[in-house]
Amino acid sequence: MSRLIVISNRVTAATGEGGAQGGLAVALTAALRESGGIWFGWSGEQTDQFTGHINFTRNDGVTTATIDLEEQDIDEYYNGYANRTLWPLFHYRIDLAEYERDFALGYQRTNERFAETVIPLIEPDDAIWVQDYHMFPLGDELRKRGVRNRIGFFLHIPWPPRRLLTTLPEAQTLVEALLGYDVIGFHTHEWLDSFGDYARDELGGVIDENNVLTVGGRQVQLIACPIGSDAAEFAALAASPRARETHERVHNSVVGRALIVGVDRLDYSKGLEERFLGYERFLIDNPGERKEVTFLQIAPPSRGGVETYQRIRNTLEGLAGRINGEHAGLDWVPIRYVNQGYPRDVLAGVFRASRIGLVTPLRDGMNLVAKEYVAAQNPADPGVLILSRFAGAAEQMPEALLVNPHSAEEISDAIGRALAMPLDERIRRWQILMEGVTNQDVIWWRKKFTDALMAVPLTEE
Ligand code: ADQ
Repeated sequence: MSRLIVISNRVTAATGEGGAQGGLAVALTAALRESGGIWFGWSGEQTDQFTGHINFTRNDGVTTATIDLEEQDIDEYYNGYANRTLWPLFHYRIDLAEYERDFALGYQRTNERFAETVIPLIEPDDAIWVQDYHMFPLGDELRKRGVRNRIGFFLHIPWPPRRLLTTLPEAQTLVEALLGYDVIGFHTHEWLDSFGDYARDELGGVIDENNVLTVGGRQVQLIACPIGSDAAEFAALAASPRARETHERVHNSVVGRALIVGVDRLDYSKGLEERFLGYERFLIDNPGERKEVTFLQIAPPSRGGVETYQRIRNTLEGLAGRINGEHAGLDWVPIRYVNQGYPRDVLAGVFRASRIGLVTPLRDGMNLVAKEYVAAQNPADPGVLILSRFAGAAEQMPEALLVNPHSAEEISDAIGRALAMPLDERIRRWQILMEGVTNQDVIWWRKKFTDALMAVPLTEE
């Protein structure tokens, strides 16, 4: 097996502490351990002057190699182009996307720095796997510097429709740079098709029946490769002592009411405002059920350096306060809104204690919370997943109650339907969902992608 080099903006290699990291870190760490590979990326730290100095650490059989970035790079590449331009645009929010030439230049410069710094670590037989939208140009920068290894790229967020993407001044440059990769992976056929539309209509590319894109002399394998959760591990966590204790605490705190849970990073793509309004609609439409439910939303702040994220935090605090003010009684509060992250075993216990998992992003590449919610359920008495039809996960999970997250009525109706759902129907839907998340878990995803990458013939000298 070739050695694997994973390159991503942040390096989150699992430390072997069990359950502290998400499935992605666990899966990539396992692959790196098997292949004796390296995980390279930004340390998250700032330095006065970029030197390209690499900090190596070795943990549990995996080597991580990280570099510090200058303040200007962090502002323009990370807070700027990645989080204020690409993230909103790729989640269909051109109203929030900021198109600043300095951001684009900083993004390009930082990718060149990543390329120059990582090159000495690459050996001739290594396979390189670049992760996500922070690094679109990296493969091309490596090619320009003579790297002939197999290089794959995986996009963790949606690919926007062609007409939205054309609003980005650098769209064509970015897509042309992506042609430096051998394999490009997307979570769903929908995102793959949107990419294909752009490559065909704007670059004159041709895509054959095996999803091989040809543009000029360059060929790229496109694949739909949906990421999974660490389902078996998450199910085991849900039965762990800390999960049980959490389950009991949460269960006792709702005193016989049905618990509805939402768990998300605090981000406008997650549809939290719309979710709160959908839940309020349910309270208004179903006065008899009002005090029979409690909604727990867990949403730790993210990307605090970007103003839009400070705004959404204020908006949600205001909305939760208003809904609670209008609807609460002496012994009942409709929404518990918690701005904090929790360890995975605690989350697993909360999921298992919840009658409904409410996962309603306006747009999401995949959404792993939906899969984790399913994995954590009690097989004898599973809860119901309500899932946005605009999450990538919806393509694999039609047995969830699929809703349009923009519609308060649809969210309200789905909550009513889930609460009334008989046990046999809950079990039937859950079994199919559980089989899916178990069979197509994060290890399956990693293998599917790396198999596709290893199947690409090496470039001739
Ligand atoms: P995210 O947008 O971060 O990921 P998601 O897929 O839901 O979204 O993953 C979030 C992870 O963080 C989950 O493992 C979840 O358990 C964890 N998490 C969320 N809130 C938490 C909390 N309060 N405490 C502790 N953990 C919490 C991006 C894309 C997604 C895509 C993933 C992986 O936006 O669409 O599914 O990458 O490709």
